[in-house]
Amino acid sequence: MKVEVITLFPEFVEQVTRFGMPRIAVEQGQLALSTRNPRDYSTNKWRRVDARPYGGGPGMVMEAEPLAAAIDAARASLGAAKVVYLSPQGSRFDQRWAERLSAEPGLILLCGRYEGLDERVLEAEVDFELSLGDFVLSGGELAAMVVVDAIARLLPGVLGDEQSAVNDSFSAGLLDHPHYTRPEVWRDAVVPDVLLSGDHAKIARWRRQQALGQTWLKRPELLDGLELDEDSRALLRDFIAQQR
Ligand code: 9WO
Repeated sequence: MKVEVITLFPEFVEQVTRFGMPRIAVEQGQLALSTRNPRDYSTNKWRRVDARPYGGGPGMVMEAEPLAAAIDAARASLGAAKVVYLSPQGSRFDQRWAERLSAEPGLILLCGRYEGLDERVLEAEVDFELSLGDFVLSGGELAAMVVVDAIARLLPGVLGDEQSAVNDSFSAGLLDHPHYTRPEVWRDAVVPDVLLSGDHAKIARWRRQQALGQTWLKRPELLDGLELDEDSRALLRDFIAQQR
């Protein structure tokens, strides 16, 4: 997958491919990340890309033309690509969005600064406006880097087979089960017996039950959106009974 990030801070965004899954995805040729600076498309000699808001008020607004020119150039370089604008006004980005976007051949991630973009660029050029949550950052770059990270680990061949199961918990809409490693006893706290049993079917069932149970405890609203089969409902009923 090819991703172009349109940003006034290209060196900042490029850091996302220095570590972790995005780095591996680039090394394996599954991800190509490039940046494009709207300043390079400014037509004035001071390379300005912002101006004061019509109607008055504080701050500055990113001008339409340099952004549109940068987007056009990114489109020309990527071929078919959706344009995503990261802003607090967007639809909530979640694992389903990560899965959906990871299946695109190309993506253009648009990062705003100042008070945001001229609304006419959104209307003319943006396919999806996405938000990580209800908070304001100093710009869209960190959000774009989060999106790149979430997508990179879903690209085919980036995670080993062993790890693909980890996705399954969240893509099934559940939280992850708890994890333990050595030592078997740490500050008097022990590892659940089942994990030491060597019975892999039993371990898988325990983990599924824990995923259901932890979701019920910590994020019960996530269960409302799920159609649990009878087996899962029984596992959860057992978990809840054990809590009393
Ligand atoms: C600035 C501002 C100042 C006074 C009152 C309200 C205000 N809102 C903003 C604002 O939203 N600035 C944005 C900064 C403009 C677009 C890029 N910026 C941004 C993106 N901040 N936070 C995000 C973001 C993106 C995705 N998920 C969460 C937050």
